[in-house]
Amino acid sequence: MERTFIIIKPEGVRRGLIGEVLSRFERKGLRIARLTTGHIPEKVAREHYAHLKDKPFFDELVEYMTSGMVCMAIIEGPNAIQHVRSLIGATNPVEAAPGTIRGDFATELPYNIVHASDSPETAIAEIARFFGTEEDA
Ligand code: IDP
Ligand code: MG
Repeated sequence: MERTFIIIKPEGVRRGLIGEVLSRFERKGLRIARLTTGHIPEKVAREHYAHLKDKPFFDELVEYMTSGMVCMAIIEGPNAIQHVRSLIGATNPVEAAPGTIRGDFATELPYNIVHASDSPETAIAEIARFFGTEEDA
């Protein structure tokens, strides 16, 4: 059993896609272990994307992620990290295959509907950042 962390980004929430996105994870056979909505403080967004801080799009990305309500969840199941990354599709909506969340609902960066942890280490760190330590979760 593995846990991963996802964020339905502000335009996903604005467009009413919370149910659509979560149902794709559930249909796959994964479980929603924790679920919440809220606004990401700018400081937390900067920390969450710290590995991209030297990219030219960093400020735009932080502004976007803090521009409205998001939905955050812990998704649980066998190989959850890789399954969720496959279900969301490639980072750039132009490259994301139809059938994936980004391939079906997004058109251009940085607007790609959903974030998901990309490794066991980032999953643990992101769950702790947004939900507290795993023991509390
Ligand atoms: P990921 O979300 O698929 O893990 P990352 O490379 O970690 O992709 O990038 C984080 C987020 O930054 C992306 O989901 C997207 O919203 C944004 N982003 C990535 N590359 C670009 C770009 O070239 N221009 C604008 N935004 C970008
Ligand atoms: Mg990433």
